Amino acid sequence: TSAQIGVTGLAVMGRNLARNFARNGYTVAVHNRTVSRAQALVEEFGDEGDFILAETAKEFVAALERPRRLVIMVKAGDPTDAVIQEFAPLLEPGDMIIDGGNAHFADTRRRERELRERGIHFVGTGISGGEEGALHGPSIMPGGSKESYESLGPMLEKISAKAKDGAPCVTHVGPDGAGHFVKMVHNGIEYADMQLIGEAYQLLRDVAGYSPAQIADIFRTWNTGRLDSYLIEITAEVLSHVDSATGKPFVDVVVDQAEQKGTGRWTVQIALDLGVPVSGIAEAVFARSLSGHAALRDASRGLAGPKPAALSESEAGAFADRVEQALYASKIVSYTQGFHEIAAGSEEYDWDIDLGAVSSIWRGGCIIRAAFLDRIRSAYDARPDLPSLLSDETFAQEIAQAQDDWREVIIAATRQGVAVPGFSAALAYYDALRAERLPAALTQGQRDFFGAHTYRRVDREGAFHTLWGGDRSEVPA
Ligand code: NBP
Repeated sequence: TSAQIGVTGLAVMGRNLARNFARNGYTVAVHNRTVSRAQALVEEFGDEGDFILAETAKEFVAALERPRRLVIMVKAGDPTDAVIQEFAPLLEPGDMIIDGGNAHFADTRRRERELRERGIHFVGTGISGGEEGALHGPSIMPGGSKESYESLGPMLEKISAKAKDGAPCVTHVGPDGAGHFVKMVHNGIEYADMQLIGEAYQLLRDVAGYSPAQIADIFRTWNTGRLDSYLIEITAEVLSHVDSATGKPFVDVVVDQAEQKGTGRWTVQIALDLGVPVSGIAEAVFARSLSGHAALRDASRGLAGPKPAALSESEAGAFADRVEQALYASKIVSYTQGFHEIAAGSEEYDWDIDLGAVSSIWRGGCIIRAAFLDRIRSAYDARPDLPSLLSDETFAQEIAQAQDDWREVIIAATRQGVAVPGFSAALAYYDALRAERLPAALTQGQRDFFGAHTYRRVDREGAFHTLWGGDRSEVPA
């Protein structure tokens, strides 16, 4: 017998993905650099389905039916190139290499180009949902050729998460690096979501005076409404957890320095290159790096802050409701920025990405899965050329209703000296976008003054320069 699919790289993700394929009735060839990992998989889970254990690259390739479908789940970066170099010479035109690791989309574009010359389809695929998702159904974001999706799509649809309406959380995102690009932005949005939730928590704690257990209850309530999402749900779990060693809230015994693996940073780096303002995501990345500067924070603890003024119990309840509004409004802005980046990437690289389809496949399986994504999909369904999520009528109305509370929350945070970079950046983006006039006009004047960079006028076509060092008359540029 031959395998319909093979997985090489059997750490947590690859192992669970291989099991997911097998549980769905596919025969799966399994391979790992260190053979014992492959053996362990077959020993432990061999009864879940049909596995073919391959000890060498040659055995692995020989075990696959043609055209071959070979999934790589190794550490992103050099290991991925090493594995490609090992397998590509053994493959034939028409075969597919599916890279499910967290590759940078630029690497994926390069690999796709190189392999295409040899007739091999390289399918850079974003996979979200962590270990559990890989086993029970992740959200899957494949790039690569249309042809490869025709062969691969039905299998991916089978193993993927399903949204509440039963739709599989996978779509052909677009050519070459489109899938990994969208996965990158997914992670950027995930950073922003987590930062906003963190700020809401800090406000409920420091301004409203609630305990972690009380805040967990507030998040549980929020999770029954429009904020219904995986991240809100697990936030309540984490906040209600008590450390068994000390009896303290778990959140109080964890070192408050957030780590990161890089996809959030990439999202911001690429946004800078594309000229897309993703200020909320950037603040989330910066907030993590700020938290990690222990020495800097130690040196700054004595800096002056405002006098704390605790809220009364009844004020606290009303404040919590306002925080929900602020969180929701800021979340709309994060997604607006993230989808803008996807649209810009799609334009730059000719990917023709369907934004509605992207929101649709994020409804299940992935870390940012949320009821909210249904709303985003409806917005793009109603108007596929929507210039921005904020121009959707429903979102605009919701923000209109939330904005007073949103502003009040940021004022309260500022008065109490609680940092809310995510909430503030989101509001600043909103206010800047809707502004009749921006100080950018002054910026242009300054640039023309010191560098003769020229400016355009509101009342006439063309570029102009003012003779700042002379009689200050205006000349056409
Ligand atoms: P790791 O990222 O920890 O990678 C371990 C695997 O890479 C092992 O199978 C290891 O083989 C193999 N490997 C390495 Br390291 N260097 C190799 C080389 N030069 N040649 C061949 N194999 C090599 O595993 P993971 O956490 O399961 O993640 C796999 C991929 O999925 C990564 O790209 C990750 O970014 C991505 N991802 C992870 C998650 C998550 O939640 N963890 C979610 C979504 C995506 P060995 O056993 O012989 O050392």
